[in-house]
Amino acid sequence: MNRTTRRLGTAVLAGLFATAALGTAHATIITFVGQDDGAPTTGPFPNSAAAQASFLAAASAFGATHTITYESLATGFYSPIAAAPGVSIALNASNYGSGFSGINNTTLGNLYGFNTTPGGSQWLGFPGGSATFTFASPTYSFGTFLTGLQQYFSGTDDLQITFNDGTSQVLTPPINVNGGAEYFGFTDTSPFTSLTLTNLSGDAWGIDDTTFNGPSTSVPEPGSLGLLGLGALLIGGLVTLRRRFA
Ligand SMILES: [Ca+2]
Ligand SMILES: [Ca+2]
Repeated sequence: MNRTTRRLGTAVLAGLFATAALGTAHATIITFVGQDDGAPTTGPFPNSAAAQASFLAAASAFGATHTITYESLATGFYSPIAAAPGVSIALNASNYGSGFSGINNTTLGNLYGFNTTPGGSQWLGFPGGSATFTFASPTYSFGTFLTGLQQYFSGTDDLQITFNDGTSQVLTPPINVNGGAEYFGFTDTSPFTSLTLTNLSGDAWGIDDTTFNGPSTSVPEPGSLGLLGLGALLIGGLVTLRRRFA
């Protein structure tokens, strides 16, 4: 065994031990929060942006990240929302109309939901109720802009994020007093495939620029297509042989 192979073998063994250790250890959740209380809908959102940048750097350590901007989705109130390839959002909420509920492209101001995507206009809102994100591929992270949040309505429990990464988890982001924008994200050493944001207060607010880990598409990779093609050729050849010798 040469030096390179030995090193590789050691690395693989270390990886296996790390995996075994993760299987028995408790999940480690790290949160990232930035609040721009009362910021106008046009920004800037310096604290939120800084939290987003820190979150993205941490989340990318777990694999590729993808961000839902809500820009290309049909506007209006409907469920489920096919938010991105492999990501579905089920809304369990009432429809209060444009500017409040579903995929919106307008805003009533910084006490309500609004867009945070640079150059964009669309965002997701649901005063009251919940939104459940389902990921076809497990994610180790979740981060999103939250807009128009007001502690005014019911104290500090306006918003809950719940999910199961092997054990049930509940996160309660801090809430702005005067609306504006905030960024809340977290990474988790144990992945999860579903997460629910619950609006406990009836406050009108929005979600935008939502990031997760995982493949953004379910299209087969070129390598798989090549193997499929080879399989078809072999089957075709066998059929020909059978005919020839039948
Ligand atoms: Ca509000
Ligand atoms: Ca947007």
